[in-house]
Amino acid sequence: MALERTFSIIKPDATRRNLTGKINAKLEEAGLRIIAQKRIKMTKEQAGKFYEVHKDRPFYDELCEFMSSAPVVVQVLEGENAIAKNREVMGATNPADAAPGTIRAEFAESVGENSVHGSDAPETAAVEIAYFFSGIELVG
Ligand code: 3AN
Repeated sequence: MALERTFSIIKPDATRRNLTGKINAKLEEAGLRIIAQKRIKMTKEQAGKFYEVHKDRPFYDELCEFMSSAPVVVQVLEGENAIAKNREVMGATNPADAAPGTIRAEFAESVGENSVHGSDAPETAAVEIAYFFSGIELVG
């Protein structure tokens, strides 16, 4: 398996509780390398465009409100099988279903405020990385 890249967000519920370091320790321990990273505060419109695929879901407005409520850390992770590995370390969307030791099992507050985002496929990873980073910011 070749090196793969995925896109990750540390969400407002986690930045508010000062959990950035603890979350990234789990990602790094799993063998994922943070090759780009920045702390930003999205507008509701920027969050809305990022989550456009969910625009018809009942939680869309609440999700965009939440994602623009406080700073987030956006980052690109690189490693063998990075997309699946990141999602494994994240755990299930609903923290009640997340496996012990995963980020969401340990830190998530609810199905909506669930501490992290991770791309679900190579195509979405490429689009999501390009939404936040230019090529020159992917520094290895
Ligand atoms: P994942 O982030 O695990 O890939 P998705 O893509 O189904 O999950 O959902 C995207 C985001 O939408 C979740 N991370 C979560 O913040 C929010 N979300 C998903 N389901 C719900 C729900 N039932 N109620 C509120 N927010 C939700």
